[in-house]
Amino acid sequence: MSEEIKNPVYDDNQIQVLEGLEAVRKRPGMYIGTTSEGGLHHLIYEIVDNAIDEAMAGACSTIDVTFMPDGSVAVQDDGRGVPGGMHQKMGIPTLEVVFTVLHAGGKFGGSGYKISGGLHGVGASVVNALSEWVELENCTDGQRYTERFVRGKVDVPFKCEGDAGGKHGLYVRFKPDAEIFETVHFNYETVLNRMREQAFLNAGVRIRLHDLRGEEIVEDDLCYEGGLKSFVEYLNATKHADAIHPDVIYVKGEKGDMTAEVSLQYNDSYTETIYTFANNMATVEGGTHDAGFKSALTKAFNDYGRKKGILKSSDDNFKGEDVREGICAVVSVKLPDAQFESQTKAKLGNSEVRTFVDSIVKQKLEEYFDENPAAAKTILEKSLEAARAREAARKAREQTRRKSVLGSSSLPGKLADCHERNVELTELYLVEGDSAGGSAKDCRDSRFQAILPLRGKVLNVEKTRLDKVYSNPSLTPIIQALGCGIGDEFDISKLRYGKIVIMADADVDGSHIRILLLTFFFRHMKKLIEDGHIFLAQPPLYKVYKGKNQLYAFSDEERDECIAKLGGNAEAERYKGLGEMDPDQLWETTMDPERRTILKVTIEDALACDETFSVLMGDKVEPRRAFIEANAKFATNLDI
Ligand code: TSJ
Repeated sequence: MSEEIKNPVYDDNQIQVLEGLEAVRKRPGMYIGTTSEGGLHHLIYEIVDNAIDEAMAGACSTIDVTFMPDGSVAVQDDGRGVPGGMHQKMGIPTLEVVFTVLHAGGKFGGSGYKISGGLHGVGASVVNALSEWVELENCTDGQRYTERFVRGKVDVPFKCEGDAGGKHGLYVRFKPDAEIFETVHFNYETVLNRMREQAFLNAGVRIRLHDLRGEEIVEDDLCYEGGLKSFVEYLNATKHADAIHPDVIYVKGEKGDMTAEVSLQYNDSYTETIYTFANNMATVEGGTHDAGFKSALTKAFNDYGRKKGILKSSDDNFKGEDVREGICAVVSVKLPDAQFESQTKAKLGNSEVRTFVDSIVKQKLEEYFDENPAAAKTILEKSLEAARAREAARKAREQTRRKSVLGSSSLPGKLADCHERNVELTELYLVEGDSAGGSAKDCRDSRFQAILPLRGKVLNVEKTRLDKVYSNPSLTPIIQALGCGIGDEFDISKLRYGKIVIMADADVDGSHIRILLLTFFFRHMKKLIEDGHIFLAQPPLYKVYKGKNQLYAFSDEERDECIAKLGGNAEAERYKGLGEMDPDQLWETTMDPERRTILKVTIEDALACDETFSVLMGDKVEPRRAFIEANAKFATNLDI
């Protein structure tokens, strides 16, 4: 047997194999989405997914992910290893099949060896195709086997090295191919967040990370016996919101090959945070599991509310949004034949999942409410308040509409409007602070540029009920100036400016304002983002000067270039805020259409790179990433 394995017969199958991996190298995007950072990180997830399957089969306990100093990554599990024999149908070692044969997920003929796929169902062979090299050490049934590949092709053939000395499991080390990827630098935090999410989703699995690239070794050890329950506790803790009832409600059900798990707890915020997963992949567009969960929630609340008289006979039923205010929930389903819908493949389609999740959640909630009447009362009273706020918001909206019909809703006092009436040509600058607003008013081209200074803190719409959004002093001027209404009344044809440019300082406060505004637009005027009306101004970070000569730099690298350009003893000064620039400087660096750079905000930023949809992001996030995070949440949470 081992002789055969050492000298595999290469036949027609092998030729097909090589053609397959060549196709992956030619069109990597088809297999991993993108060749940017998202796609790069996907390589790790593809490999780790397989080890997690081994853990879920109860055959391994620990997975180690190690970032090597040479830019490669090693993933090792302590499972059974890949069976050491020949693959009957292919005539080559099974291990080599796993790493060279493209498959669309599902079972392999012959040996019945199944390789699970990640999001795209592509697996280890795609990682091999897109790696400069891959090294394997497979310890199984007491024997140790090795093999090495270069750009998907066998480099050092499969070989049995003899006794494994008690070791078992698969060790995969790969170096991403710099010819394929835009960047080959793995971000530790990105992988850490994803691994933490996986550790929450697979209770008891231990995932350890080791970063050996820097001066000091960085390590994390992730293992949550509480699984989904711990996930919700963690999310609530990071939300800076307080739980309004003591325990996390948890339910798990199994039916045939399908399992569903749901965990939830209410907090004192007004946001809805529901994360849904199918086969450990975030389903940011929800789907049948999400729908089943939500319908069960609404039904259980209405039933209990009526039964206990919390809803009076004169009250309307709770709406879905009422019973989801302040919820933090995670829904995770696992099923062998998951069907995904929509362009991003991030929406679960299996209809049997809906009824299943619906029934287990409804049953559990009824039981929880009956056993914990005090908690039930607290939660339902929150829903009742939400319903009242919803009604108040509707009335407030009607009021504003009536006002605008009567023509009394004029433009905000702080707005310096432009003369141009052709919307395609006009720009509205939303400027942080009165002083920068003043400079902007002085230097703008008033033919087509309008300025609206933003006063005080922008409201965090995430933490606010809708009725307060409509009457908020930082937001009403924006709503009025744009003219296109909000929420249900939104009408893009009434939009008064073609470009809406957010101009805030390049510091923490500025980035906070950007995030709050983007969040507001995303939640209440989503079409403005979809249609590409929202932009971010890019003010310079540094002024570099020597004598009378001065240059502006928009990054640290550019600053150094500018210093070099002006000669060694040039000085660089960091702008602390927009207010520090005089009007001329503001015009030439940030507002003059001939010279400025503005960044268009797109929803694709958020939705295109599905790989970034780890729900757990670090605290120190740059605005773009925070926006993606915000959108990722909204995509699962919002019905607007
Ligand atoms: F896919 C992969 F090669 F990338 C990979 C697979 C990477 C890593 C880190 C681990 C694994 C892997 C595969 N770990 N454990 C397994 N287990 C099996 O392949 C296996 C072993 C035995 C049996 C059996 O039925 O006896 C079945 C399977 C699927």
